[in-house]
Amino acid sequence: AADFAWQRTSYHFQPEKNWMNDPDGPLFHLGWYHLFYQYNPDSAIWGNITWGHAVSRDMIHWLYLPLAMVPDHWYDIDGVWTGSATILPNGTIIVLYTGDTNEAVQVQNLAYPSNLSDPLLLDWVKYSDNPVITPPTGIETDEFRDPTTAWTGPNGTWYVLVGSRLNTTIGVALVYETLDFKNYTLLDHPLHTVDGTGMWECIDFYPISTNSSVGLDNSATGPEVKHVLKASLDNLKLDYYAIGTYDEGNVTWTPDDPEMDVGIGLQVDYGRYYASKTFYDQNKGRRILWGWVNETDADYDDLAKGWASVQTIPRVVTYDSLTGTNILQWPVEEIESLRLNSTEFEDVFVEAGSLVPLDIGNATQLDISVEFEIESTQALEESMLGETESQLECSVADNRTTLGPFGLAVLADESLSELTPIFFRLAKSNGSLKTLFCVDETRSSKATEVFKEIYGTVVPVLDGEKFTMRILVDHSIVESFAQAGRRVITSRVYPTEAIFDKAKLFLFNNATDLNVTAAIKIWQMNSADIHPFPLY
Ligand code: DQQ
Repeated sequence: AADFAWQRTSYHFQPEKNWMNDPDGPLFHLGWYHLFYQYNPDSAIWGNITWGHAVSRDMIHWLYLPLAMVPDHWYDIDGVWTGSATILPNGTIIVLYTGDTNEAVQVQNLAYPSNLSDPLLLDWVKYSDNPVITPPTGIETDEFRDPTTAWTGPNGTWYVLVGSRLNTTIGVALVYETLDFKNYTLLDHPLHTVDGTGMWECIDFYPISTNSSVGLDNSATGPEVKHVLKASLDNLKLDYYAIGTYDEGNVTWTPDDPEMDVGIGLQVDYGRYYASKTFYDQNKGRRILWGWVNETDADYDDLAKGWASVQTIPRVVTYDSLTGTNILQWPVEEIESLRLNSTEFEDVFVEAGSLVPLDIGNATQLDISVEFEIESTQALEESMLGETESQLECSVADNRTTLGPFGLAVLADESLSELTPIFFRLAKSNGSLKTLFCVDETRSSKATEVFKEIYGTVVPVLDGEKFTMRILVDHSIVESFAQAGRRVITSRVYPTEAIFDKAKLFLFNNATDLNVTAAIKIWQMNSADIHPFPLY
């Protein structure tokens, strides 16, 4: 049986016990970051959904607070589901959330803090005339949920999106207009639809600056502003986004590239990740992304350990002006306050077909930064000429091809009976060289009930760039960022041997015909000591 104590994370947010899912209504108020989350106070399995609540000064060291909202009215008695916060220009905070009613109808409800001068926002009031939005004609009453943060238009009206599906297959972002957050009108056209993508959960819609890394308030517009639309695809349980243009006159959004539209193009994260949500952090002028990382073990494991799921380290989102086709995601700088001693290895020659152990002591809580340089472009082009066209697939790390894979194996035991390799694999496709970024969980655990996936995606590597990764390791979660956050893969892994002081770190190069040189810096990470707020 797996060792459950080992699986608990040390610096990722998770409740003290029981089940957690989507992040809800993240915001900054009077010096504190607030995180609410879908939470079952009674069990490690989904159900009885309430809003759990925690606060932090830095989004790393969290303090648990009492539940913010529980199911206690007919309009949310089956669950206080996902929602978002909006901070109005006068400083008022409003929350819109989905309630599952006594008849299993999904409705949108209004709630607000009773006392804005309380930095902890402990007391939440549900509006007396809830629900404020009920499912419109033509929408299934159980496919209508997860209101977004609102934004204002040029005439001062507020807009908010609710996710659903049209007919059986068309994912849709419905738009509601409001002046007072109590009365709403459905616009006669959606913000956007994508055929074949099914029910859209947890829509997120936000502006992004194309000429600066500064974050924007949800209502920002302008010539150097694009808009990101994200939907969580209920059918696939994956978060997809696209970058496009918001037309504030018509209240519609158009993707830059229709072939890369929401649900058919880019994923926010290519691993285990869902129901993500951003907020504008007015404290530091940045946009922050949260995402829920579910378990991949069995329900009976979760019941035995008494808890389930983790949130990612919050990530700053910016526009990638070098590619112009994707966002960049990067762990908030505050995570660096957990860095303890570091070890640096420069110019490590990793010959084709070799494995290099990195002797760093304990390897269970790490922040790793690595750069790979390949032999020479010349040699690469020559080997590429000899390569046949390959399918752009990651496959197991043991599958050796001419140009890969090379990378790091984390949470590995000495004999490599367990390991989680995170790697690049170069492949010839359409006559040119593409780079795959992959995580192979096949040998990550000896536990048989655990899903072990091979995750991966093509990542843009521009001329003259090295192959770079940042990896956060925290016991049972590994967050891996390639090329400064162009692509991200989050994994849940459950080693049984590679635990405590038996967990090691290796560099490897399984290519048959490509030598690489690595420069690597590894920090041991402190625990974030997440615990109840001292008064509660
Ligand atoms: N989780 C919530 C829903 C949402 C789903 C219920 C996504 O509001 O659509 O817990 O994970």
